Amino acid sequence: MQNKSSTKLAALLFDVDGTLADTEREAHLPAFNLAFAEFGLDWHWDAVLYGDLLRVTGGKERLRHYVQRFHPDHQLPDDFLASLHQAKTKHYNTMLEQGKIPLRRGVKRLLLEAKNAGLRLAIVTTTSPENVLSLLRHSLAEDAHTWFEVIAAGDVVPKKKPAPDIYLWALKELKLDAEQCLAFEDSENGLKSALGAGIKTIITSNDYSADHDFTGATVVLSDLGEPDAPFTVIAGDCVGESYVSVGFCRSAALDTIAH
Ligand code: XBP
Ligand code: MG
Repeated sequence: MQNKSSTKLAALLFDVDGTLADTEREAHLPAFNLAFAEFGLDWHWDAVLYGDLLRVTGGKERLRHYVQRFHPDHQLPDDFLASLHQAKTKHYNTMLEQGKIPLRRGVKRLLLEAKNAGLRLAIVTTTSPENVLSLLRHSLAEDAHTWFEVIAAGDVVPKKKPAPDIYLWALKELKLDAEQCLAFEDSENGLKSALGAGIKTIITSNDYSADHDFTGATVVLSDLGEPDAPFTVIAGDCVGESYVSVGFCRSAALDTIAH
């Protein structure tokens, strides 16, 4: 890779679920099922159904969609669904507190490298601020919330991903243009949201998003990789690089690395 220095890239913007950690399979899904049992509901979501339901972003929105689709005769008031979602959030946070959810490969290394290189960091996610802070604290570092200048999360915008609103909100808070940023996402909805805001995006896919349409992504990788554990390139040209470093990010922002 040509090592062009650039002042252009100012910030890295990270999605959370599926990007920082495999929270969907390891924590959100079991937390939903624990909440169903707690509320005496005979619902059970398996991994295949959940993969399908993930097309709807946001836990509350996903629950409402599930009821409309699979239990159309159930008249469940909004406050019931809100309580059910609160219970799910409680179970989710208990799992995080137990330190059960590891970050994906390369995440901690890249965050530290970017921070030390003076790049600004932000979180851009559909889940709640509470869930984000808990993951950062228990899976990254006690003070990890201070690493991120902006945490764009949850209901701060009315329209969740794939709408670009949450990324546009983050750009406004950072006072940056889209061209100065690079996003990291794992899903088609996340990619659409970032691209809709005009932000170049690196995808690290996972089991749930392997069949998603990632048209428009700068590159699609198996993970961020480590110096001794290279990523697999799924789509795009990484010009011989084997892990995502700050130099890689600068090249991606300059289109030296491109699809
Ligand atoms: C993540 C989500 C979230 C989680 C559940 O999408 O869709 O809804 O599944 O979180 P993304 P909550 O990674 O694109 O941000 O239950 O807290 O909503
Ligand atoms: Mg995601």
